[in-house]
Amino acid sequence: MRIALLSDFHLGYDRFREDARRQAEEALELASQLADVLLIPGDIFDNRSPSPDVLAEAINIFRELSKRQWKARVVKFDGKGETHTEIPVIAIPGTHERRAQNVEDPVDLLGLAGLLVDVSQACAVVEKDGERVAIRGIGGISEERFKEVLKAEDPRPVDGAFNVFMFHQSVYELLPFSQDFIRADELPDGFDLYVNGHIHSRFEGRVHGKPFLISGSTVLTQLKEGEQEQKGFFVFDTSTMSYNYNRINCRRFVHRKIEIEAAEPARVEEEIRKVIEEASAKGDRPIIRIEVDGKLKKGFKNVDLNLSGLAKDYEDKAIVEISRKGVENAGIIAADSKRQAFDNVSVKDYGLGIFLERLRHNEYDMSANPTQLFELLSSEGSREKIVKGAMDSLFNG
Ligand SMILES: [Mn+2]
Repeated sequence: MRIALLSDFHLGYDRFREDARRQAEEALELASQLADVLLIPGDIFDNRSPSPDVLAEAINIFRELSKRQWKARVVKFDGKGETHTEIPVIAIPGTHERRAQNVEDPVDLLGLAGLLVDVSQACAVVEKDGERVAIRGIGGISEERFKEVLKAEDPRPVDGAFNVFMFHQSVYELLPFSQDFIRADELPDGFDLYVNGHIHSRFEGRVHGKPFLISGSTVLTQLKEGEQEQKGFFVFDTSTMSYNYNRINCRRFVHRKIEIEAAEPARVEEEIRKVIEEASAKGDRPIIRIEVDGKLKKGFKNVDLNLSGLAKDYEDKAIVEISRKGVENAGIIAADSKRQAFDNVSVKDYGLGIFLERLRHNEYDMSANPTQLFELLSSEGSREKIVKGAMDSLFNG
């Protein structure tokens, strides 16, 4: 069987809303021509409460998939709840869609509508011409709880099937920022293929001697230097145990660094304009990120370098973002380490980190699931309901 791995569409992503929709649609459409099964390891949506417009985008895309003549079918489902389709489109929610336990997230909604099968804390078996592929999933959760959930769930492969383990977490070997992140050898053993989402750039590695694949997001989100390669998805073929990467059309991304040395602000602006004009010459309205680093000429202050109007000047030709991260004046070094640490986690996870730190500091009993408490406190809805939920979680376990 051919298994397509597509991840992190981020439908509804404010900054590049139309790109997110178009690129997700193209990736899914192409994958459904090339593969028998589609696996989506999280972050279909950018937000746990997408607007009706964004939900409509998702429904339109997935409904088209459900009309195709799929030869593979979901023949077995093992987990809470039930499935509402046999179509081999299998997904889990990611961290962006995460809500408190026992509350519907937007991926659940697509499942309820019969547009996909949600294997969060569940296993689905897909069959085609007598061949079976089993997909065991764990939806994206806060990093510090993942090991505990793995232990409790104890995911095991299914006899007589090609076994896939699908999850949505940071992996320490790729992002060595926190001891909470799972290490590759702590992932459950015995699966034939490991599939992760969450990480937005493509990765190919091995876990317990078996392929470990991350397709990366279909839309640009972080504007990092390493994101200049084209987006796409993997297709894994169980008959040859090999895989290939399929590119999709996506908006071009150009990342440039400008080093300045005792430069006058007008000179810096001129150089930036030159970079933008060159990078946008093809007329395809690329995303251009420019990082300015170095020192201004003596006598000039940081505020003299006013770049705020530049993006607007070129908005018809390019989407421009300028970071003046390292620009110094009078020997003051810009503190950038905090910003860098922040770049690697979502605002929500950053908030959760602070919340957990404060709870630990105040010697709060961590056994009462602080992540659940955070989800409840940060959820939408009536204040009364939220406080009641939080009190229940604190005092009734
Ligand atoms: Mn993501």
